[in-house]
Amino acid sequence: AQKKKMSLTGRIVLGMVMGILTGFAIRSLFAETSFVYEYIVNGLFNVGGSIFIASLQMLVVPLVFVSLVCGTSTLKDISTLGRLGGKTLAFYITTTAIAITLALVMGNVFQPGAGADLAAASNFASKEAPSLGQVIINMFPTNPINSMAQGNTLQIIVFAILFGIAISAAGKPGERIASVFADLNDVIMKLVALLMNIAPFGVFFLMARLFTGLGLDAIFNLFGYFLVLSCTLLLHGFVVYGTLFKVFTGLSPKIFLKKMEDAIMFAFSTASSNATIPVTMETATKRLGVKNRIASFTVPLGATINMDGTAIMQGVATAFIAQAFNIDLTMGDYLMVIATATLASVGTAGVPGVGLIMLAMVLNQVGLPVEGIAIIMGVDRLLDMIRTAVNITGDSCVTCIVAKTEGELDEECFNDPHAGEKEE
Ligand code: DAS
Repeated sequence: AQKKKMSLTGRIVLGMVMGILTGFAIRSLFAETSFVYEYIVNGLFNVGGSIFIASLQMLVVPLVFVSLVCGTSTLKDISTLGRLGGKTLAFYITTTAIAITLALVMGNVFQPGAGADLAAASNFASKEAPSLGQVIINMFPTNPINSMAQGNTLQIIVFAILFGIAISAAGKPGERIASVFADLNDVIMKLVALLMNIAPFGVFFLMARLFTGLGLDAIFNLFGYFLVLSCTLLLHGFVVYGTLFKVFTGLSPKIFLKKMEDAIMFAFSTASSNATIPVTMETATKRLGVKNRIASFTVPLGATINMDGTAIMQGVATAFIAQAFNIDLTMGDYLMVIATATLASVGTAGVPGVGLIMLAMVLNQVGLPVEGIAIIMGVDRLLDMIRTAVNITGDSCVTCIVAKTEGELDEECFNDPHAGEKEE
């Protein structure tokens, strides 16, 4: 019989492991001035990794627009959309508030910053946190083509929803357009599946490139911060999502997490929720059994406004920096941190390193020295990868909960271990 081809997940894991080992090997065997760094690390690995991420990002705008128009145009009435939107936002805001509260408790219980020796201050530029009014105004596009050109996901979501509603209310012309979008959606999802086949190579290049430059010594002198943050992320990812998933869907959290493994690995290696949207969508609709008209709304929205992992980093980092600078934060300060971090995460897209920019907003808001970011920047890349994986897991968990409570989750597909596996 034909030897069973290794599953895509297996090949991605292999790509990751080989990439990390290659990165360590090159780092220990070659000097940064050698030709290996010049042509292999900054050449092949850099180009390969960048092409992989670009291929994912290329799909985000067309996929978000087409799938959301497709999803909204099949909604029977506006009240469904209102209920769907309200439920989704409620779950997203609640899980983020749980996340940051958990992080502040862990940060204060384990005191990772007590007695930390400060690195040199830096002039990390911080921005003002957007006001709620500003965040809402920014959601409405003045020029949808410009929103797509800039990849402004929230504005694309708003335009797609309005366009989808108009299609469902436009009778015959609407039906013709709806069927065109349904076909377009199938084609784009097929493109996602095709691109996932280059993932093992893309992940290899990203990991190899990262680990040739990542000094693990940075982790050692920030071990306390790294440990508390990664433990809180894992706690939130497994315990909070596992519990919410079980309580609100009655389905097995173990199956959920197992089926999320491809999306989690994409999020970890790209450190970008946005770039992972195509894979999160494919996982939600093809493997978890969520109907497109739910996933097409909750997944892109979640990738932009729901960043629990990032909120956790802000909670632990704020506690760490306050301790490191011997500044006592009052309960009012902590509530301000929760409000600012939740608001900041709504207004920013899921791209690498956005967590640090939001952290600067939060520190500004509570009067903590923004220079404290310089201390934790060294380990932030690796932590960004872990928290991005938590971010998209939260998006998918809420997606399943909303789908289940709307009766739009195909449980047979969910319980089928081979659902959505790549046709060989
Ligand atoms: N990398 C961000 C994301 O894509 C998260 C972060 O920077 O904290 O979700």
